[in-house]
Amino acid sequence: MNVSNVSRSLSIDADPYPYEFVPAQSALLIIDMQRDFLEPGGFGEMLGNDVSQLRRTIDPNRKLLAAWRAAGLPVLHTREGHRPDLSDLPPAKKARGRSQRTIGDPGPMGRILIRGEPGHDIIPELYPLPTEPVIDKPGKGAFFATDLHAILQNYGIRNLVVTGVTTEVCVNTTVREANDRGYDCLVPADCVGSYFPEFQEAGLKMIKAQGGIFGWVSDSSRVIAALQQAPLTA
Ligand code: C5J
Repeated sequence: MNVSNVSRSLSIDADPYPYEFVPAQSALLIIDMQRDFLEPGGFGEMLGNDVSQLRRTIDPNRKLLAAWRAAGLPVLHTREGHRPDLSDLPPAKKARGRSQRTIGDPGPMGRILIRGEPGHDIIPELYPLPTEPVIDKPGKGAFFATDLHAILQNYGIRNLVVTGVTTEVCVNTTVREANDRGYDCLVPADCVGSYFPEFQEAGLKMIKAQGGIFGWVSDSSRVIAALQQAPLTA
């Protein structure tokens, strides 16, 4: 995208009203598209979840990521996980769920949610380029105990398009954190997923309710169309 394009304000049809953004001040933030959450045979499926509910987001994310990269705008990825020595894992998080195997234990794709293990890594379809920051986060929100806010400030970012999994957990927590830090967030509904259809619906409603209390909801085709808007060359 050339310089005159990136400094113009663009509009995307969204709920509860059109989302205005300046491409030069916008980043794509892809949350936790990790093998353990999305792949058959991973930790998510081991817990009894239907990974197809998340896998339907892969193709829309792939197309959005390609358009975003083609526009020359920043992309950041996150991964939920912990240090191998578990020093950043709160005991309460380790114990939660009372399942036989929890974070740090051997899982189907290496130690569960441990950095460096195969299951912790991002799925190949959306693999980060070497130039794209990967934020390793110990919590649900991407701003907690990470340098995400500092990186976004250094890039001059004010608008975030937030995608990934899961809608009601890490995506919602991150959008709420971003909102409190002054970012305007747009969530493309087809690029976020939940294991639970009812939480997908509620998670999106909570973002856009009350005049967009946390942000806006749209879909990837509208974001891509805005990025490719013809008048950008005027
Ligand atoms: C969860 C996430 N669901 N990425 N993590 O534990 O939403």
